[in-house]
Amino acid sequence: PTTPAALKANSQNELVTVTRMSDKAAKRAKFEEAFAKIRDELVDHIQGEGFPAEAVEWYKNNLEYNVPGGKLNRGISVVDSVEIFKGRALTEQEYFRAALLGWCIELLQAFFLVSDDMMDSSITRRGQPCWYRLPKVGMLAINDSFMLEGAIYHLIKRHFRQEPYYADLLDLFHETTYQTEYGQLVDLITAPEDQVDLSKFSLDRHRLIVIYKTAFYSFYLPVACAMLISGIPYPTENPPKFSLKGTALVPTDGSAPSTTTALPANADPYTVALSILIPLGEYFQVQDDWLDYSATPEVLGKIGTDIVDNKCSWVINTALLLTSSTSSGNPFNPKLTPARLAELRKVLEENYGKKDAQAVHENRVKAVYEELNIRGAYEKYEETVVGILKGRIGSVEEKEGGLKKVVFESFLGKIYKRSK
Ligand code: GPP
Ligand code: MG
Ligand code: MG
Ligand code: MG
Repeated sequence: PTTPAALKANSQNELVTVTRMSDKAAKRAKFEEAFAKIRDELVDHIQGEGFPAEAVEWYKNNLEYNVPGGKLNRGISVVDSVEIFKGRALTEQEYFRAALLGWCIELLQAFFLVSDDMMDSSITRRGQPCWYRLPKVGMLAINDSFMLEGAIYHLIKRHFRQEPYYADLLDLFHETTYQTEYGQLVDLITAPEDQVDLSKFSLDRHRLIVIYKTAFYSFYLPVACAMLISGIPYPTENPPKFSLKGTALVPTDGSAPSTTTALPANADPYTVALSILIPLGEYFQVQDDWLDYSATPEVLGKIGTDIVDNKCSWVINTALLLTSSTSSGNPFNPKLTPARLAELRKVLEENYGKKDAQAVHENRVKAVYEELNIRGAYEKYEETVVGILKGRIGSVEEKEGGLKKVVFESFLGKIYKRSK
């Protein structure tokens, strides 16, 4: 059920549509309406350039098949965050500009997913065949993914060219894309086909991969976009930097998690945002890895490929930790003897990263995960990391015209205990 948009006067006494909708479905529907406009703008442009109907139709299908079908968390977060920063409902024009940047992030995501599915040999995405799997598409999907990326800069130019922060906005998208590509590189070279070597894996390597391949574009980018268009000045002289060193919330060496919630002292708001959103994104990708193994394709909309693809996922790394010869047993299934743990380790070594028609190897790995009770380890990880994140969010200093805790809380609320 959609709530009818209410009309309200803002400080300049113009009538504005109240977009602060509590109803999730209505919020999504409004955001999707903006997509229809943006899609038409892109399609009209290529048509206006005089391209043949066949090309126009192809591009339209590319956009419709690959951009709007996901959870839209990243895109909608831009709108939500701008509303929070401004502390009031948005005018139609403000709404559209925030939504346009939200859709730019969804376009970036579509660019990544179309190409990631080719690199990961995936089968389905969002409940439909991966784009490259359509017989008429195939390798053309490479160019289609480039066009999804190109659309971002075309749209930003048309809508933000006049703004003083135009260069910062471009830089943000470029930098974030580059970071994601670094992460994808390490994801891929840590998982070579036909050359399984589990000694390459570690939770530290995993952390590096997921922060770069997921956290920057999925969590920092939406909030940084919202901050820019809400007038929170970008620290151009001293741009925010994230360093992996010493930033792990849950140490990967087995030591107890630190209870410190300290944020960087005297940091600019973009650095504070990074220090919360990067660990939040790390947690999100741990969930993605967990769901790759544990969720059904019907719920997830995609078939998990991490085990056969030899991926350095959180699940295999946790299994390796629990079965390592130096581990002092498995607290998540204390019945397992050291001898049994050694056997399970061997099963992992012999079956991980191997593809066969009946999924025999994959099922053996899954049976080890079951026996180890990785679910128990995952639940403990989730409670630990969420507790620390809440503490860190709690210590954000709210300032007039600056950051607000609820931006981070709403992100956390959207992903906590997610099942898809
Ligand atoms: C998620 O990895 C990361 C991405 C989709 C970024 C890809 C980056 C590129 C530069 C192409 P994943 O493979 O675990 O995602 P999924 O499980 O959705 O396939
Ligand atoms: Mg993938
Ligand atoms: Mg991948
Ligand atoms: Mg995955």
